[in-house]
Amino acid sequence: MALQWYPGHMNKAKNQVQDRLKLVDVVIEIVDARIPFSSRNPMLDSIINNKKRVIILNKSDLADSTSSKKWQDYFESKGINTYIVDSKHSNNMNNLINNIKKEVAQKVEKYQKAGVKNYRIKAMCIGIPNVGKSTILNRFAGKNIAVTGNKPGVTKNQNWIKTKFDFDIIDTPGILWPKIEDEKIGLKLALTGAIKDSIFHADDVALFALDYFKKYYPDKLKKVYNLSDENLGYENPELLLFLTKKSGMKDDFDRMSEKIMMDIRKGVLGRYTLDQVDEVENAIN
Ligand SMILES: Nc1nc2c(ncn2[C@@H]2O[C@H](COP(=O)(O)OP(=O)(O)O)[C@@H](O)[C@H]2O)c(=O)[nH]1
Ligand SMILES: [Mg+2]
Repeated sequence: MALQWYPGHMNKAKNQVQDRLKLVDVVIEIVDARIPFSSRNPMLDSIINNKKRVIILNKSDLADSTSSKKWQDYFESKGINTYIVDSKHSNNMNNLINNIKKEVAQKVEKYQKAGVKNYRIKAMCIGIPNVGKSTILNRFAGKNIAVTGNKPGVTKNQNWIKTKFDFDIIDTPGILWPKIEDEKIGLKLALTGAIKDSIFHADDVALFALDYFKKYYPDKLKKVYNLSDENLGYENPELLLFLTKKSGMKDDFDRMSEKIMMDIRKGVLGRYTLDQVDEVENAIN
């Protein structure tokens, strides 16, 4: 399969992440709530060391809320506090910021005991492209922010967004690449719009989507495409071909595939989650 990143880029990205990790007290890892496993790169687990980390399940407005809760429980069972967030519609991140501050409370206390007044917590957001890093940064920044210049004592050209919470965030998020170690992960990334359409054929994505929704969300499929129980019993590719005809596209299954993909991306079929906790072993390690 086509790889979007050459090893050189990977190493560079990894080094950049590693360097900037040193500057912060806490890492805010952002994943897409619809694919909490497929939208993260486990490399972060190995380079994070003892750094405090929280996970944000973003785009929760698009995800199946039962699944989001399961993923939250899963990550928390691994010792990582996890927050279900819809950064597109919610502009109040105060609660989240206060919770993240609690993660580093001990460290702040230690500094205070040592005589450091007004210690400002330093954080960085990190995640694969398109999970909502910039959106969340803007939310954190609110309207009271100023992007400050170089901070004494830290790497040059590192700009910090100052929030009103004794809490500063690096203004450019850390970017990891998705780890497409099997085709399914790639198809899920394509279906949610996380990776370029050109990497997979629309019909492969649509066939995957139909199989997945048949298994996990049959009622959504039935409702949106007006299918009977009998229709739903069709195996692929019959189901795709049937839908193509039914939608008046004759045998243009490419066009129908495109439509199915876009319908799912836009949420026409409602909320869904494509990674199931019980189908993924050791999502975090
Ligand atoms: N529905 C929904 N869309 C979101 C959410 N957060 C971000 N987006 C959208 O996802 C797309 C990518 O967001 P962006 O912040 O640019 O992602 P980045 O590449 O990680 O910086 C944009 O179209 C956002 O409007 C969310 O919580 N819900
Ligand atoms: Mg961005």
